[in-house]
Amino acid sequence: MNGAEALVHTLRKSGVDTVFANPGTSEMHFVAALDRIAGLRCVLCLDEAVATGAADAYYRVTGKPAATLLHCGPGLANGLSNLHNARRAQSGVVNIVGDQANHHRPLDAPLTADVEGLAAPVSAFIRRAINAADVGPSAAAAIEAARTWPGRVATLILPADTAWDEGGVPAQAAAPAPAKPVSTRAVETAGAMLTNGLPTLLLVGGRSLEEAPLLDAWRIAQHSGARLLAERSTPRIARGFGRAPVERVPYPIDEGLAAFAGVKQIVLVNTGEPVAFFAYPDKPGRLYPTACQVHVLAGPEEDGAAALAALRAYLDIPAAAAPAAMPRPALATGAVTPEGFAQSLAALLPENAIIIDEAISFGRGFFANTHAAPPHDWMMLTGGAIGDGLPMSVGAAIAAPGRRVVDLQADGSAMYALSALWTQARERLDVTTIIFSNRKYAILLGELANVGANPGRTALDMMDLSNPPLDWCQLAGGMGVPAARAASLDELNPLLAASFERPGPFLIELTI
Ligand SMILES: Cc1ncc(C[n+]2csc(CCOP(=O)(O)OP(=O)(O)O)c2C)c(N)n1
Repeated sequence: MNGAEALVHTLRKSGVDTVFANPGTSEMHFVAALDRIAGLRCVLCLDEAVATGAADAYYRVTGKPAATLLHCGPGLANGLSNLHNARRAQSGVVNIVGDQANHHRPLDAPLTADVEGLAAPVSAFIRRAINAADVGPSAAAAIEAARTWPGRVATLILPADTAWDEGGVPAQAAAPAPAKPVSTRAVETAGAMLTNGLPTLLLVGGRSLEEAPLLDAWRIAQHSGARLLAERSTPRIARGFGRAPVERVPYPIDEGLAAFAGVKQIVLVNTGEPVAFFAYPDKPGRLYPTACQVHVLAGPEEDGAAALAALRAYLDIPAAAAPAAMPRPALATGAVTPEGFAQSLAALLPENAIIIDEAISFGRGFFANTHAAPPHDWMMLTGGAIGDGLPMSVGAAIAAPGRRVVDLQADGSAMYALSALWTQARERLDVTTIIFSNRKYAILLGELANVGANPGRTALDMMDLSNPPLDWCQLAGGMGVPAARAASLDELNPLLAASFERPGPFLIELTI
């Protein structure tokens, strides 16, 4: 058995059965091993940012890591922005990065690079296999690191000779340890804050955005009169009928500050303190008032779900209360507006859909009008590094066959990792991509004013995508994804409905 075969056996024995790959010469023995050992689904991605974004979404949906296969330092570098997003989402990812053979490295051949240096900012774990016998145990250690609650990015570097040499030994990753419990004292302090009569805000994020903990948070808020908010960028939040109707911390700085105005106490569950996305001249960095008391009920790595259940029990709140049923809306018609779009989406959304939200400026208000829809999950861009939506659609669809993935996608952000459409077509993934085509970087026009910069011709040109105009139907068609254009909600509705009915990918260019 060579090192590459030991790696494949180790992945399989440890429950890692999906690889998002963009291979090169140093990974040839790994891909060859896949032919000899069954049980691993290997998905070709035409850019490493697609592979890493897909692996992030795969973890968010399944709670188990996928592997990426990346070629040397430059291949890893191409995938870094979406590994940054994965790190922010606390997703478990096992990067397998091929590298020059040990004896070839000193010759400084062209692809020789500082792989550890490139991996460091996004990786909680980095290991370079020493020889073929070391590949299995090192891979098991990487998988254990990736599965550390709530999830981490781990990078395993495999010099080519460690893959082709004989002497491979498969290993098996240990079962993941459960989340750290919070102290009774943390629960009692939160309980005291929620009953002392002061204006209090319960801010929930991370794994506590799943159905059960979010319902507990909602029950606690209903009972105590506290306000409930979800963090600004949700890795995955349970929404729709029967789930807690929750709004998020708004992105625009003034709306963000307004959300916390008058709040005297904040209880944090699986999220950090609320801060502005960027600094702005003469605006505070923290969104909450200076005198506000902040209590961490559960830190990002602690068991927020158990903490919320314990807090609900401590406050003697029954677990039965559920949000009132809302009527499903009718289709919206007429001109395209964010509210109208969201209403039509809620009217048509299939049960158990997965929404990927990289809608940027057009999507800020989608939550209000999409709650009255069948149960669904909503996954957002967590690290602000745009270009994650299309890759995430691939990972989510591979992770959840039978569930419709709906990618709400701003056009500028879509251009970063366009080739994900090709993988959607090749794998026949059930993904509906809706491109919000405004042919500009609209958000940056607002930011220009917010930071107090004076727009001149050049600055405005840097935010304009209309020359030449992007033609999304041609772009999608060129990669095997059927597509159509809509310029009104009346044109959108039948396209959306048809796409939800038919298997495979479909793209709608929606002129906004
Ligand atoms: C990796 C990365 N590069 C650049 C940026 C800066 N940036 C933020 S938003 C944006 C443009 C977004 O445009 P689009 O996706 O079309 O959305 P719109 O603003 O039109 O809603 C850019 C370039 C970023 N956040 N991340």
